[in-house]
Amino acid sequence: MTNAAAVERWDAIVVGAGLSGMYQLLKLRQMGFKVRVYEAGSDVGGTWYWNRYPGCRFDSESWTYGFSFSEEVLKEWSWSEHFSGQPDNLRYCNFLADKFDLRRDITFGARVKAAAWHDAADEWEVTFEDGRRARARFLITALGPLSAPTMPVIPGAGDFKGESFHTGLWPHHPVSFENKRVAVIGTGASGVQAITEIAKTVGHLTVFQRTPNWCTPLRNSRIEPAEMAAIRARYAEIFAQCRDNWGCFIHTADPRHATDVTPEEREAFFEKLYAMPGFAFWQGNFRDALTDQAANDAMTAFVTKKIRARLNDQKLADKLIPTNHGYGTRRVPLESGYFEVYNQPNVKLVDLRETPIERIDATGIRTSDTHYDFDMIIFATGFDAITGAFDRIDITGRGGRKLRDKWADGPHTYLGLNVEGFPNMLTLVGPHNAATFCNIPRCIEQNVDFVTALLDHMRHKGQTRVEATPEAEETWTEHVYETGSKLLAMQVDSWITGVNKNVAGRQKRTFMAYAGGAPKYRQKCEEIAANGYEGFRLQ
Ligand code: NA7
Repeated sequence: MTNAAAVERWDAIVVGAGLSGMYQLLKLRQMGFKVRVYEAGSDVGGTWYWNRYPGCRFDSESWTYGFSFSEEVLKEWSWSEHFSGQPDNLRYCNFLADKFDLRRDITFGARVKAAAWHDAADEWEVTFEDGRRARARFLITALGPLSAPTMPVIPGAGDFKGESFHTGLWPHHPVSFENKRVAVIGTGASGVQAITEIAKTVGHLTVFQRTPNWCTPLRNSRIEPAEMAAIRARYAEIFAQCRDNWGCFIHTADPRHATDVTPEEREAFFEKLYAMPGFAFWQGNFRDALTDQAANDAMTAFVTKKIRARLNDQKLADKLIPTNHGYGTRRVPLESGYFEVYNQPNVKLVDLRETPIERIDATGIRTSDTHYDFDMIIFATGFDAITGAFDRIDITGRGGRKLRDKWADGPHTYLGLNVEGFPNMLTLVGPHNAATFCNIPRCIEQNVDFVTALLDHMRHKGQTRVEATPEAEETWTEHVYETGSKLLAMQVDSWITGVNKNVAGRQKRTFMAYAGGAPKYRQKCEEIAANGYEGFRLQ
């Protein structure tokens, strides 16, 4: 973008150069489309570009996470850990960008401010923060589900004079914690990873916890070359297993109900899962563990016991053990020595349910009972999830309708891929799409392949406009809520239920994901495509 006056013109604009944007670019380029990716950051990687905080790593097994579409990539790339860390994950994104020469079709440092549909031309016009513009027939959002970081609504949040970082906007330079008094606010998946790593070198660490989360061990380990060769030989089998799995993970739910076995057998099964790496305990548990209260109570009681055994101080354990939700009903942070951090003499937990933060000032944090001085404050306060990144763009559809208004009470979509009133806007890993609960690259591949085939179909038919019918959108949205209603997670405040106390209009529970599972979602998409893209109006 060199000429401020010129409007760049493309067949398709992709917003975001994370994994979904990169793969979409490759597919459309292969189809002969003139496609441009616009990315706010200075390079590729999305989540792995922005989240550089210490301890950031996969919770999915690395060898289930990487893209499966290219035999060459599978052959050439080696993972060095079963749960790879952010630096390697970003190297992987760069490897893909280099291998497929993606950067020549990406404009970096381009943050989209607005996107408006022009009905007469069947085109989207995108406006960037610096005032430049671009136009294309198709607007494909590859924004990522967790890419709009939120700061806490605390008086004086901008007054602190020391170092201060949000985990999701971590600086590119090294950050030292040695001999420093460091505060971390937030104990979600990011906070748990960061706290554990920072505690290894920090002078003194104070964790401000509002809601404790259920955490179970990650059990990461290195992958030696011989093991990587064995993994490589099994890739087809691994991806087939992921494909059949509800969340495209390697861990498949046990076919038994929790009550099908004796208490002793149940305990032994829990022990076995707890000793396994990754999401085994969460995703590989009894089939009713996340839908039946009694089954969930049993797994919750087991994890409670495990946490207690790891803490020296049982009063501290009372604070770190969640009491307002069962295990697995919010996103489970996986940990590598998290609870042991609180046994360190230089780590303090402040329970904000007892002593809330009153304000942040130039030197630290004031709670209802004392003032803490800090050299550094880290905000691990999460994201305006799933729809937040859309809300930060002023998106105007047909007849001047704003996407923000349409989604004010929660998302309405068709397949989580298109919105009635917003023709030719395709929302990769969007709300009400199976991708939210998914080992995400597995679902990215499905989403991108679907969108690519749709655009190819339209090109062959000479069609220039695709839009969900109101009926198809309503039926899908009802289906999303109906499948979601079976989950205990629907009864809990979390980013999955769209609650974020730091964002106006996000206080009421909705539902952001699709709980029918990736296989069912894929089947549905395939049926729709086979029926000539049923539910979409193609013109
Ligand atoms: P999360 O999971 O949304 O966690 C954010 C944390 O920050 C959570 O513990 C919040 O407590 C806490 N928070 C937010 N605002 C405040 C204020 N004002 N005061 C105190 N504490 C606050 O985000 P993450 O980045 O950890 O993880 C996001 C996802 O990334 C994760 O699930 C993975 O899928 C990857 P609360 O629970 O709201 O009481």
